[in-house]
Amino acid sequence: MKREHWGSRLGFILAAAGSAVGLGNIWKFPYMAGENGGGAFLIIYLALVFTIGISVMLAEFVIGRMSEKNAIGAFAKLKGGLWPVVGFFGVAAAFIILSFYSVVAGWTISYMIKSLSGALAIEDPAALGNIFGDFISDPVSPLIYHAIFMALTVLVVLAGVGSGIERASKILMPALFALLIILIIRSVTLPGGEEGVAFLLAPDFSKVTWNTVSDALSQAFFSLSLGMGAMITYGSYLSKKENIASSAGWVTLLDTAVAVMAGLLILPAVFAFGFDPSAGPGLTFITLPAVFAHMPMGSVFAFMFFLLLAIAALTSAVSILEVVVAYFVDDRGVSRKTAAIVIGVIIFALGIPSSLSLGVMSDVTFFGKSFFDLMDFISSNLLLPIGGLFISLFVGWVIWGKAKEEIAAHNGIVPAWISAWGLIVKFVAPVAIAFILLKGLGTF
Ligand code: LEU
Repeated sequence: MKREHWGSRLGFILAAAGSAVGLGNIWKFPYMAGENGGGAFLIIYLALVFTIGISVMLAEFVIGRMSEKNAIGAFAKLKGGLWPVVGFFGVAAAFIILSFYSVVAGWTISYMIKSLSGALAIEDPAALGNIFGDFISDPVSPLIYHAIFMALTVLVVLAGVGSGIERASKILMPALFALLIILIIRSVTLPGGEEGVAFLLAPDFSKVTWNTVSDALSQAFFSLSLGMGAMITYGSYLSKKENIASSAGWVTLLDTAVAVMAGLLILPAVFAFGFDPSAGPGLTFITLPAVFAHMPMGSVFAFMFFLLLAIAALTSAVSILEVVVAYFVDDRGVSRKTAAIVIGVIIFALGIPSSLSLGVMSDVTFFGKSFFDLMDFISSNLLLPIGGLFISLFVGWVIWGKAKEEIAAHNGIVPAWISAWGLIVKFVAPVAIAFILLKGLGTF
């Protein structure tokens, strides 16, 4: 059977950018910048994204389009041997990430409803902290939203690549950009907001340690959806006419722009009302509602913000579910419908202990971590870097000659920058990633 292709170049770029732009950009990036010296973190992050990040993304597109296969099947087709294990790690990472990603995405849906009902129109962050704490530790309510979010994700994937994923991305991504722009204008025009802009743009290198660098690299992988097979899978639906290098450039640029824009949305508002930019993961769910409560029509802006987060999360979740579904459809002969529903239900079930570990199961720890943190650690700190490391090595050393042809497939011209890319995938990325991996394991 001929593989389905994206309907248009724009459709593909929006879908891939939809995968990349997610909770990682809007929820995680601003608080990480807030904790790590603002502009200094931004500079390091940008440097890593535009060297290693963009190169690994291109490597994934090459593997996907060359093989026209899912993440595991791609390695089997291009080389075989033990290489499909790399794809297997990706599928495993996708599976695990979606289980807890969907829990957090569920919170955003609940917060949309809470904003509309006025339940968040409280100016005191301590009171909002209690609301957040009570909500996420509740044994039932977050699971209902987790189920709703997984159901939405399954519905999109079930409808297929063109009529599900591409169509949803073409509607949701422009909506996301519109919401983002409205909210940024509101935020930077607040009196006192300039301080937040300065914080994000003026670097304070005194806060930078090796940890900052390793956090920035992990964040780059997570944010660009690398190392989990998502870009291999999306790349496998690309036609040979597409210029994959420019696509990788666009997706990286859009993802980075949204992270910076989210910083510009959140930090000026936080500064304008005198809150702490280093509030950590609670910045979005605790500090931000307090900020909105200070504004005229705050509930409307709060609703728009959580809608923005939910949309960003949905297009990302869809890409992670597609990684797993594509494998079962391509290689196991399962129908798309059955695969999407059954895998969706299993991932939902795996998310239950993650959610409960923030409440009733908080005493149950594994190696000192809650179940939620354990899942996050195994996937983000181990599986993604391992995936990225071997994807780079595979393209740089195993299929390098063919990879160059794949880059030139649309016009027959091997671009001049190819040797710089070769240097990165052969040496720079593997060494840098190995460094982070060892650090993550606590070796040094
Ligand atoms: N790139 C996504 C994000 O930034 C996450 C990924 C796991 C799909 O939220």
